[in-house]
Amino acid sequence: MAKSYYLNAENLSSLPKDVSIPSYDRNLINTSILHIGVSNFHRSHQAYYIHELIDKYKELDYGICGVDLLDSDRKIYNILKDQDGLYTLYTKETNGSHKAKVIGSIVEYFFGPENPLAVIEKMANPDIKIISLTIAEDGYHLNEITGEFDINHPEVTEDIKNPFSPKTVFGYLTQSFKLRKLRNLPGCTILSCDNIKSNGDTMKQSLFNYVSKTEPDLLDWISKNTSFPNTMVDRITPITNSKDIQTLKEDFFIDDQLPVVCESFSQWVIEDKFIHDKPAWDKVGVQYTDNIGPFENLKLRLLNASHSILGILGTLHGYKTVYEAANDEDFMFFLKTFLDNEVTPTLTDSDKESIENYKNNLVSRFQNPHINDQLFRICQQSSAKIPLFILPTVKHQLQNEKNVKEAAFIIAAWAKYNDGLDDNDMPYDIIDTMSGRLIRTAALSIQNPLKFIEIKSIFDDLSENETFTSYYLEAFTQLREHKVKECIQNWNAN
Ligand code: CS2
Repeated sequence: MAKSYYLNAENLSSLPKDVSIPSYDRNLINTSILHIGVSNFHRSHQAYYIHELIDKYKELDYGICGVDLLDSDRKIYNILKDQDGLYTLYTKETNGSHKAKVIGSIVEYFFGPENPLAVIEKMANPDIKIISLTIAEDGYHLNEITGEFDINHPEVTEDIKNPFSPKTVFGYLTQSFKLRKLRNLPGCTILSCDNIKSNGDTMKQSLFNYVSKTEPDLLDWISKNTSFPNTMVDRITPITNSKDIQTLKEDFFIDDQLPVVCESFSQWVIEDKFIHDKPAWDKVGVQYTDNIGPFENLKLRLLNASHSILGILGTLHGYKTVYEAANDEDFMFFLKTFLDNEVTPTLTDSDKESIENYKNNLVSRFQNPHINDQLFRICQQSSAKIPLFILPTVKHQLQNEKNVKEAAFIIAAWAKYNDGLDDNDMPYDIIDTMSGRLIRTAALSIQNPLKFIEIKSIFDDLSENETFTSYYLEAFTQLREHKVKECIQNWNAN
């Protein structure tokens, strides 16, 4: 194998010509964005858009200071430190062509567990105009159904006891806003980039709940000095595997320990509601809007819901990747029926053509053979995902006395999924903050199938709806007696 180059600032210019490297001097960049959660998704999405803006338009005022707050992210911290904040975005097209682009927009990095006070200070720095976040669905501690913030969550309780070494975003933000207020500094925009409905509003509600219980005197300052635009974020970004690291070395001579693999498609829609000037991100394809609703609904109810369906049904069958499940005709027929008959009627704020285009595009994105997107990734935290991706469709359909047959099958399959055993008797792990309860309830459901949908914090009062429960019970019985594939074929035929 030819020599590969360890990815860092010094070696950038030695990389082969087909690797795109930053054309700008990273030392000249001013940091105005602090991003919490330097996940693969942040690096394939927001950090990429900002890199493009600096690279193409030499807009030097949008540098990112990355921050991780979880001890489990220590690896990111160590590697980004060694690689001078650089990493490769490894984009893979359906036709097999692939591109390697070194992203340079993360110019600073702080690790919360190492030095929480430094993070609080940085957040309070007036140069920081935007604090953006990817803290995942369950990071908001807000119950979708009750709208209640979980003030008794162990990490939240810890933050209340130890306000100067916080663990949650809420603890950090509160301390930094106290400093801004005390020092008479301006506020900033809080930009949630998580895949949840009304992510800005949700963030606002969680933060206000936390602050009202911990520092009520700060509420007024926060209301006047911060804003919470809602955003819609989209780019399929699988977990990077060792083969990707190896291919980058072999094909592009880059030795990168933290590359991010993603599809070529990406979309970012943001509500135009910034405390400071609106960033010039529209120059690189970001859409600003006054009405995020239609974008969110298309994405969450079509794309994310489809992912969860392929994830749950596919795992039960023994598939490992979205690609495998999306090439199974029975699965895709089932999915299409659900999207056409149950989701489409709920998308009342989008026109027919955009919905059809979105659905068609979705199938080709899922069928990209080069994106090794693991069902294991998709199924993680389903207890936070199902209420966002699937249950709004069920609610809408039931309110309008419309079909929920496919949705009921999916929920029955999710109950079975929580047994942790696929149709070949191979066990898999259930990674979910509610895993204990899900597993226990799934076991009890064998005797009393309704038990599962009686988990109120997920399903609200769905178990009382007879239209839903009659399909659910039928699917539940079939799934207990037959393999998932046969049940899908049967469901498709009837
Ligand atoms: C996935 C998302 O985690 C999930 O359930 O559906 O991560 C999905 O890949 C992204 O939202 C795509 O933008």
